[in-house]
Amino acid sequence: MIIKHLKEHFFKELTKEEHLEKIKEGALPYNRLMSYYKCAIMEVETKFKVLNEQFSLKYDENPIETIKSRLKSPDSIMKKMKKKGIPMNTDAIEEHITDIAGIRIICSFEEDIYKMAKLLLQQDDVTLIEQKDYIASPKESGYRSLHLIVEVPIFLEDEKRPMKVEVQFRTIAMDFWASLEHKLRYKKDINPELMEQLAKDLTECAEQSADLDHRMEAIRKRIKKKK
Ligand code: 0O2
Repeated sequence: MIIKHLKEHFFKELTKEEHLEKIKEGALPYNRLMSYYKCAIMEVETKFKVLNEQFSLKYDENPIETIKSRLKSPDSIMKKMKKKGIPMNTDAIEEHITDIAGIRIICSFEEDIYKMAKLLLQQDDVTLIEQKDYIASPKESGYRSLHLIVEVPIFLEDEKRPMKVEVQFRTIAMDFWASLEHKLRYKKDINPELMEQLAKDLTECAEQSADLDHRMEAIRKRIKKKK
């Protein structure tokens, strides 16, 4: 009798409307959280736009070439949760996945990357959670970039909420390499032997591109000295 009651309660056939209602109930907290991340992206983007504007006025320089931002797709979030064994709820997503809000700052020169990162971190509403310097220590693939996970407040109607944002700083050359390597890495029909050769070639390209970055930076320094 009890089992029959439980079955009726939990496994009863849902009507189409009930089903949709259940999906909406589950989607609401997720959509709300994603909207908070969108606000956090706007906050951090504005900080960089302000810095670039100030540099343009004060020094006639634009250290930032481009700002790109993205919200991690539900599919990528799910994959990462499965990989890390994180339970499927919004609190766990917020606690364990730190790159849902992602901003990429493309700078002209390596020197500008560290300058921009320092200026961001010295703002009193920005807290550094984690820093990975793949410029000082490139990844085995050749990948170079400075990654910061920062926490910034967003101001809602009745609440101030800290949100995590991942900021990736790259030069144009670093971004060029990473974008192409990312595209090539997802070609699935390549045999392992060829893949190994290609990985070596790609690492070599990364080194050449880093060399180019350093030469351009040296030229810039010579021009500055002449002023
Ligand atoms: P997407 O699509 O870019 O968002 P974690 O994120 O902390 O769980 P991990 O591996 O410690 O995992 O993070 P890491 O290496 O600090 O940064 C991961 C992100 O850096 C990647 O995001 C890429 O954007 C970039 N990245 C890292 N290594 C490489 C590389 O070898 N080549 C390229 N092209 N990009 C790289 P995701 O998560 O892959 O996804």
